[in-house]
Amino acid sequence: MTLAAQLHDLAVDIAREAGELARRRRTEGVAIAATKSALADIVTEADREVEQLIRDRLRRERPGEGFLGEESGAEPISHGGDSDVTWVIDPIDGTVNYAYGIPSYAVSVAAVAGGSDPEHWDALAGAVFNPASGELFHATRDEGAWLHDDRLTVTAEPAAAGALLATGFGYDPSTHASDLARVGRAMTIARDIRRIGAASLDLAFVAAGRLDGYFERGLQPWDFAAGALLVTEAGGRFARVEMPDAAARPLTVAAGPGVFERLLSLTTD
Ligand code: LIP
Repeated sequence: MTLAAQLHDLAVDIAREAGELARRRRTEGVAIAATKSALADIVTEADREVEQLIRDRLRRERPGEGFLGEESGAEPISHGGDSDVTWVIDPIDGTVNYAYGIPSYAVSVAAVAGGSDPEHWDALAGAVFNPASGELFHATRDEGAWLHDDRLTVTAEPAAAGALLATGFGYDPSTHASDLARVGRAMTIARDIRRIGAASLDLAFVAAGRLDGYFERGLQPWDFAAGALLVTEAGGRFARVEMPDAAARPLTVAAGPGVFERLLSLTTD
């Protein structure tokens, strides 16, 4: 079995176990543990507990490999490791949905080679699991993207009515006006817009052909690490574009071949 295949199988298993914990905690009631970059940027006790479960699993089963998690940052899984593999984890992507009880959240687990800089890493395996729907999207480098056992393919061309697009907004209210202007430009090729609230699911839906394209400014590496692999393994295109304002985090664009270039052109300022 190749390294990528081994990492894939572990990513799927960990995503399932972590997702089940998140689902159980949701039924027990969600406690907000803290706010982070802005009042709207919350972290729940479940986020922290789920990420710890993932860290513990990886420490046992992949000692010496790197770790980049939304809640614990880049602390190594174990010290003295010299592996080229890094695990990039969002324990509960769609935290606000999770806190409000909206069943659109996911555990996102990715294994990458070449360090933890998304501009230079090579994604090897990824899993995005929505425990509320039971849908598990997964991919191995060069071996396709899947929903359970069904192979995924992006839409080649949008319908004549226009592209079904998705987007999202950051937690910082000062960024909303420019983000909304970007939505207005994208609407010129869209039949409609969706705001699902979890980037990993937006990307999984592009891979599955449920969306023709997705764009959002300001995503963190853990938001897209697994979803980007789903999109490219399903025949789609994925890009991150630096913004003119260096302080603004890059714009992420993902779509099938019939939409990507037009969407990229319309959404890059
Ligand atoms: C979320 C992303 C979503 C974005 C939210 C937030 P989190 O990640 O998945 O696309 O619009 O602002 O960043 O914080 O729930 O892990």
